[in-house]
Amino acid sequence: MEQPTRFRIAATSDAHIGQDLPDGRSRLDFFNEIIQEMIQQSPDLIVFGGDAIHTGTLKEFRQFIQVISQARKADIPVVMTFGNHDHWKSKTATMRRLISDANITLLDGQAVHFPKNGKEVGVTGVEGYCEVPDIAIEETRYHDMRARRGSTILKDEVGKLERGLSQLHGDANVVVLHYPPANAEEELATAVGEPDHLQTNHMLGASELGFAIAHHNRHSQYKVEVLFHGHLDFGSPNGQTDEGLPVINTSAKARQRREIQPYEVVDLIIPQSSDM
Ligand SMILES: [Mn+2]
Repeated sequence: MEQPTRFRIAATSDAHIGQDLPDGRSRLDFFNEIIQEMIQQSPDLIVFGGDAIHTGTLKEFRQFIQVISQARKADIPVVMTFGNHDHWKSKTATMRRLISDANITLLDGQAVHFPKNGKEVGVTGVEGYCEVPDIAIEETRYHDMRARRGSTILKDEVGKLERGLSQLHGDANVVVLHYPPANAEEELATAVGEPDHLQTNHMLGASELGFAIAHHNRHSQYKVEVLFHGHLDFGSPNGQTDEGLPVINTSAKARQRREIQPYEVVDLIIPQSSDM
């Protein structure tokens, strides 16, 4: 009997390069350790779920690219999303070029498929957004510099996610987001422990993102098996949606605070389909 295919994903996010750790070490050094450990896990894919950097400078972003490029040098494909901090100095146009030059895929509403042993794993993702589009920019200045009264960012991100979901055709499929797929702790187990800072301002995430994935899973044969998100500073590492979809909080910041491994390794097991 033929063996099933094991496709290993190593996922992290929230490197926040440019900020120091609580103990004073640099997050650049910490991220370097994380990437080297992830490479040692021999993953088939590395996922980075946004907030590469902290203050938004290109200097920080070049450092991020230099560190994560070690995975590309080890021939491991890398996909990533932006996070809100990556927008802080409005340099994402240049960052997109740096990402592309490093042979890394920026997930922005497209689906990409990775072959292994005659099978394929589909990945789609977007940064996402939170439910604050109508509050004044002063209230969000520590959060996301794109926020404007009447912003359509959330609607646009949900639209891109729906498009990416519709393009999935893998034997196993996953989604990567920066923002969590819900806007309240009671709707999302991975948000348990997140303090009021994000929750009371509705800056946690957006349930529309979760609804899009749930809708896809009810109607498509190419169901999403795992959802990765970042963004949380304190949240817990694992949860699931009401529909039972596993949700993983990849935030190295939150994981480091809980003194657990600052990345997650997920093995997708794909059976030989002919005998199913
Ligand atoms: Mn964030």
